Amino acid sequence: MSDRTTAVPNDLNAFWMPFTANRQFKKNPRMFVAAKDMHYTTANGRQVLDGTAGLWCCNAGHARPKITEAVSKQVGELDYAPAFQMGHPKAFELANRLIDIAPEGMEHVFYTNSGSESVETALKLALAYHRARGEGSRTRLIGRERGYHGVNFGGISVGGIVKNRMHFGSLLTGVDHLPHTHDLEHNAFTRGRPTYGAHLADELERICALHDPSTIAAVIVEPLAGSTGVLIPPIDYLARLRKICDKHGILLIFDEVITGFGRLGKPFAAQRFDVLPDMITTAKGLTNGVIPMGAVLTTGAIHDAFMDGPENMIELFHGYTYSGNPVASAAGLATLETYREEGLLERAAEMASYWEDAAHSLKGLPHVIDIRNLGLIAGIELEPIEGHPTKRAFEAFLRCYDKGVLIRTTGDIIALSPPLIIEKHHIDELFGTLADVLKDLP
Ligand code: PXG
Repeated sequence: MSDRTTAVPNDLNAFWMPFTANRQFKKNPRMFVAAKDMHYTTANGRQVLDGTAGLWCCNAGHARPKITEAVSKQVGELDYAPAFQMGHPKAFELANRLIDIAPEGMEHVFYTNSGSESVETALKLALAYHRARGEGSRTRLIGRERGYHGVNFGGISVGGIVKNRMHFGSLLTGVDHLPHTHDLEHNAFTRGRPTYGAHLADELERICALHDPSTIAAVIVEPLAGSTGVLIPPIDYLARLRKICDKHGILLIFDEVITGFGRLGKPFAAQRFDVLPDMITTAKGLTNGVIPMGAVLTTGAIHDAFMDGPENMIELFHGYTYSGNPVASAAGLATLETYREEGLLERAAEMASYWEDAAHSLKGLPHVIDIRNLGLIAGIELEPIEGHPTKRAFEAFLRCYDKGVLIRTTGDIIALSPPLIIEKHHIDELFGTLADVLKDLP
């Protein structure tokens, strides 16, 4: 045995887990070993109902045959093809299928491998687009408080989660932030979209006045902010942002890494809210979480601004080794086919009212200070334990897991986003278990 071999063969120490309390987890690990449809199987053989579609990504549920088969077949047929100056048919086919379901006006697809990379790509495209059109002074990027745009430098710069930013230096320069739209005082326990808060979009006018619009390249927002606890956009808020962007020649980017692929009852939130951005960032549900893949959808105008100069020149100096990877493309095609065959991109709309009633049935339980919902998403906000933020919700997470239900927490907010194949009896089980847990929570 080499002295480089780990002391204990299956020691948990080597794997530095992402966004995890590593020491706590490794003392009492929670391991999944299998998954099918709505359920995970734990290492000791328990079934756990998936209330979170993995991490908001397994929109068609788990181990769906069409996707499994497509991936297996593709690995044997064409495992990898160079992504630069070479192509393979499935990457083109998938781009077309994406445009088929995308909002009218989205015409091109740039592949990445994650939501974070989609965000970096969209921000870079915004800067380069203005430069290509002779407006190189537009360099500022505007995000929003409580926004989550992944973990790379661009994304954390425009993002608005303090802990994701504060440890990592000075970030990108020339970034400003809109205020978030979360307002319990006006909107607590709203079903669907809050009526209060559209005026917060007008803060963009203030930012424009401060910096001058000619210095601003793009505004990036999640149409519905997921990671910071399900913040539903007030009625008319997104349309107002669009209007102000148009007035000042600023690009609008919707980060649809969570809202894309049916979460709100339409393929994209842009369609649900009837607001067309200039770019849409995606990942997660694009391949049902099976193979890492992301994509940025752009309008024709964005793409065409680059298609200038000599034809033998590379138009955009950006891309990844795995952009449009064949196995990921095959997974994406099979995923879209599964969504289409089963009507999953519309299913959240069909289930929304049952889901909404079930979520709001938790009103009145101990510690519950807000419940909010849209499509197949719900957020349940708990009063934090004084001096111990996050502890109460995390305890709810642990207790639900012990009772066979997977939920997700962020701060003291419980976020639910099940696979779109969820049935009414699963909804009953999910909220029933959660209600039992909340009744006894310290
Ligand atoms: N943008 C948005 C809107 C996201 O929600 C990313 C970008 C980054 O994607 P990648 O693929 O780089 O992780 C995300 C990711 C949660 C949770 O429980 C949310 C995400 C990831 C993990 C957990 O809220 N969102």
